[in-house]
Amino acid sequence: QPIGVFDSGYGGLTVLREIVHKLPQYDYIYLGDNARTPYGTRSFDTVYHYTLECVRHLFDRGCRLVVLACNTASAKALRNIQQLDLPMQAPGLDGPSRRVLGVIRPTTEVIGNYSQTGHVGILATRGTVTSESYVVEIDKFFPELQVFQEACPMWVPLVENGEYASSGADYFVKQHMDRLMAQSSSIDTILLACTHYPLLLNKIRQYAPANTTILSQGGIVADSLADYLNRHPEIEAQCSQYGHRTFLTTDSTEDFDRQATVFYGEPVRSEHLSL
Ligand code: DGN
Repeated sequence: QPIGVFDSGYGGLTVLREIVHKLPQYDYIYLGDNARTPYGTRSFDTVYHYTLECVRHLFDRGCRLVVLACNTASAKALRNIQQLDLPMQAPGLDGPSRRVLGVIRPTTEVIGNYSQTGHVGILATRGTVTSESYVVEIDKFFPELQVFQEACPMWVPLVENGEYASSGADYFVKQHMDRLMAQSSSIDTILLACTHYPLLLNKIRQYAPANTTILSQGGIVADSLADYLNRHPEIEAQCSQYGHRTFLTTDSTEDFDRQATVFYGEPVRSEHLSL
């Protein structure tokens, strides 16, 4: 069975790109819910229901393992799906035979290893910031860390409109970097806690103090998935290994294929999915 990778739109392709780079042998189905994106501004309930519907679709296609490659969905839907819905997916089996993983846990498990000052910054959508998921999760692994968050609502539209390298983007990148650093000048590690932000990395670096460590999630999530598959040979054995890639979008395939080149780094041909 393929490994499912879900995002509200194109952004999770930056995560899939790193996963495929690290683990090219497996089959993957990517599902982008472009028709209902952005999730970042929607309520907990709405994000939960949208995400659940997409995860169920990936299960119906045979996936045993689904990665929520979206911070907003991981923040607002993952816990409910793991606790309420997954047990019902596997009646009569010992333990759930289907798993859903997110992007928050893998990054919060390691973020403290990068910081000398103990002050870390989180850049994310408003939905992720207000969920406080990063603050709560980091506290479990690194209670001594001080976490400073900044919501950057303009950054996703900038990236999706192809403005990530333009001079117009500088204004909004600088604005949010200044606001983050105004919370603590001791921040030495910044996590890009949104799938789109790696495309703004050069500009973010430009407006971050020198020697700041800036972490993108894709590589961290890929390492964590590899580790997960090593620790769960019963799941790994169910993941097919033909190197197939399938891309599904709930909106226009033309738009998806055009944007995918930017986020995934190579051309793709997507299929339309009606939910
Ligand atoms: N993929 C979302 C995230 O990582 O937060 C960003 C896109 C969105 O839904 N706003």
